[in-house]
Amino acid sequence: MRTDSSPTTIFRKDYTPPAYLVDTVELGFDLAPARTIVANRIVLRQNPASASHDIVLHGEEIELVQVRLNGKLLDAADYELTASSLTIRNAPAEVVLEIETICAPVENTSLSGLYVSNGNFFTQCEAEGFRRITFFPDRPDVMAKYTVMLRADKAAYPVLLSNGNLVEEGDLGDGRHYAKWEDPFKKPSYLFALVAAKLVCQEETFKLADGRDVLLQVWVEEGNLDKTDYAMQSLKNSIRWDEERFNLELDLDRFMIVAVGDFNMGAMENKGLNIFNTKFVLANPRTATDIDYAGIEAVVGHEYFHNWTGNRVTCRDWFQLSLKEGLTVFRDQEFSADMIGTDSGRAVTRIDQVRTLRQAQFPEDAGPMSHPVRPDSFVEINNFYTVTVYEKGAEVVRMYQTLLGRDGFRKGMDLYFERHDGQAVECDDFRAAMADANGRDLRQFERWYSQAGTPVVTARTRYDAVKRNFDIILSQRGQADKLPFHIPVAVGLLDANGKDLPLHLENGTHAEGATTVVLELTEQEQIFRFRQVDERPTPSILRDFSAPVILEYDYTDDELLHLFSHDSDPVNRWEAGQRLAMERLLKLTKQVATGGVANLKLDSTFINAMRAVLTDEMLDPAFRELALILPSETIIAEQMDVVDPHAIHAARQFMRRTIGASLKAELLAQYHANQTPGEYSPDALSAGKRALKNLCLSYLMVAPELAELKLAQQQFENASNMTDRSAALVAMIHSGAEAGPYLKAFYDDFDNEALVIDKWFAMQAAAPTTNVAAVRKLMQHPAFTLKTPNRARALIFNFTSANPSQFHAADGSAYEFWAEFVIKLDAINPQVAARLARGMDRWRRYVPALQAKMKLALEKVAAQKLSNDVAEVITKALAN
Ligand code: B3K
Ligand code: ZN
Repeated sequence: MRTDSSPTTIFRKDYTPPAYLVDTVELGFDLAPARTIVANRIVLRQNPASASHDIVLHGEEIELVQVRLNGKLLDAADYELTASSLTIRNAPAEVVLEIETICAPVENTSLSGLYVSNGNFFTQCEAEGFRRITFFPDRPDVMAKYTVMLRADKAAYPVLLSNGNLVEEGDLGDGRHYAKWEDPFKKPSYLFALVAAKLVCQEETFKLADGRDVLLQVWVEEGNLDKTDYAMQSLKNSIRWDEERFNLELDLDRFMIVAVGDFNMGAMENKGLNIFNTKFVLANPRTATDIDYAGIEAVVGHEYFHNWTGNRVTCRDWFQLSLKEGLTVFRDQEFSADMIGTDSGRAVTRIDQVRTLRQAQFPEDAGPMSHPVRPDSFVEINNFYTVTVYEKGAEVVRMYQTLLGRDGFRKGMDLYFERHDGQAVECDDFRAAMADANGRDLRQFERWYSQAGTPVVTARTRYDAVKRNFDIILSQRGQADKLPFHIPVAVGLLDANGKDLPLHLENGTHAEGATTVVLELTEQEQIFRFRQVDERPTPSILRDFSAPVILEYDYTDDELLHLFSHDSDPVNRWEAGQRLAMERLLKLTKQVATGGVANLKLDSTFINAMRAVLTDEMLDPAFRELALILPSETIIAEQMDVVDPHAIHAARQFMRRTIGASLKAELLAQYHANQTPGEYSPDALSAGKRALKNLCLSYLMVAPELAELKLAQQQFENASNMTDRSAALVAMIHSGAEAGPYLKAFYDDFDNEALVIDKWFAMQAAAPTTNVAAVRKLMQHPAFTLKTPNRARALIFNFTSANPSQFHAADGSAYEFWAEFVIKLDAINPQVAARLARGMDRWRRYVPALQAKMKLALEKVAAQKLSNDVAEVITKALAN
């Protein structure tokens, strides 16, 4: 049915309300893999907010059998049918449509709409997958009540699930059975879901704050019930947390999580029936790492929190995506931080967020796909589920809390729900609620939604010893012709002993004795004066990373060392270490590029600072680990005008090797001091110890001697959990030592654990010792398939994004590999292919020889017939 049409750009300014609203939807499914029949009865009425009488229904890749309007069978002359829509012109004000269609779930490899994974049926409708199931006004501002009847073979699909409450089930007599589900809440079509499958569940009843009992279920394939505890625990914690922090309660009697092995992203917040990538459900100590556990907690929380921020209040149109995503990411971040509970644990989560922003969002904001948190246009909406919409969007929400305080933020949230429950709204409505609830003017704050690019904040300081004034002069610049942002800049001042000075900000309203104040930078340049400052202090600027900006300040090494050893703000303490490292990495990179790797040096000042943090037992192990990790090769590349990935790699490796050799004794001592014997627990303290211990191991293994190799081998053999086992194996692979037998043992131990086999592919793909030929060889492995996104991502994406020194092989062979698999994946799954296509975003910044080869690869892809998804990414990359 698909016709050839050039991709159209959709603009936010072109929004028009729907001509018809839908009150109720009744869906009937006769499920069969090759031929599923969908009967759809919709009750519509003309929207008073629209002048049109044309009913526009979306529909893609489905075969229309028949359509009735108010009981009358229509013939082809009564409607217009295209490859993507069905339009009925001049319809009456009140309409009942009955539509029958057929689709083929088993052939659906795009994993959007209704599809089959390992023999079971699942759906994914966000953003525009519902139209691949039936004809419908598939847009988020059309909210309706759904009743769903599922019919399927009972032996093959004993479990039939949909949104809301199960109201009826029974046998159909012919080996088939049925289940009828009713969702009491109005919802947009993107939140519809069904599952028809052979699954088992862990379930329990849970008491809500108001005393109601609800049924919680985690559904998985047989054999995985030993891996559902943590998801269940995370769900219960999420429910409690939302009650306590935001007074938001679960509104259904039943809440289900279902795990599926073939899934395009992390998970999906369908009303009452969350569908999850197995990666974010299944965990036990044997198969999952600490990072996996943390991911499960965050994603379970995220999807659960969507029930209010996304489902009860949804988006008017997809340009408003960050309304629900930015807010819900912020909520899951706060949830994870509160679950750790300590200030230092909270700071560790914050540092992780900063790393993600720098690793992925800042580059996106500076590249060809740069877009505001609320985009103004798109070709394919699936390309806009980005780190900008999600993570920068969360930063924007966090800034409200920074500006208004926790209580003020809560007031804004309360007003938001009071005003908009049951509605489809805009980002501006959220901002208005925050402003109105607090009596604040937040008009300028709108620019965080409308202007793309990472603002640069430059700070200068001056001290007047006579008047005892310390001035911080802040100025900002955005991308060309951008207006000034409203930027909260949290600041503290350290004295010579490293203690926080009590602050006296001129014209400030802060509490007496405060040691951190939030400066509000709203103009292009502003002066902030601190009084009663007895000595020239060391400024700690942008504490807790109070805004998603790049901060420029001419710190001396001494100031950075001072902050690195004393700042009471852990985020800035970490940041000082990153700055110390970055300065040196950039110098070393330059040296390598001009003179090679001989004669490189690393100063003892830096080594000593690293030693001090490593051995400071007063510090959280998790913090020490973060402080000791050098900025990634990607983050280093972002600091350079012309990127030479090989020089970066060599410089960073030199630095790691030097740290490993200079601190060998301390690393070994910490390695032993941070063991976690006894039963595995994913709690933050234990995970932090393992992280630090395994970082020590990785430093010791940069240039290992026999003793270090032994250490890694022993850890591999004796590990009681996946965190330690995989860390040992990764250290061995990265060191270039013979890891073959260990890789084989690992594979054999876990050959029936798909998520562990993903790790097996991923760790090889990301090792600088793995070149493109080795990746191609891994693709011949019987366990490799392009069709399962987790597997494709594990091998291909990890190679192209986490292994820069091999991806940028001088002969361009890995770029050819990239082009080949963007094209191959596009034929299978455009959403996944488009993500891979993003891997070439920054091509213009590379040294000329690489740039030319990257361009050739892009042009090779551009010459193909492509999906809208990939076409948009490639076109933007090649455009000037
Ligand atoms: N809302 C979904 C993402 C849907 C992506 C569609 N391409 C998951 C989430 O953010 O919770
Ligand atoms: Zn989300």
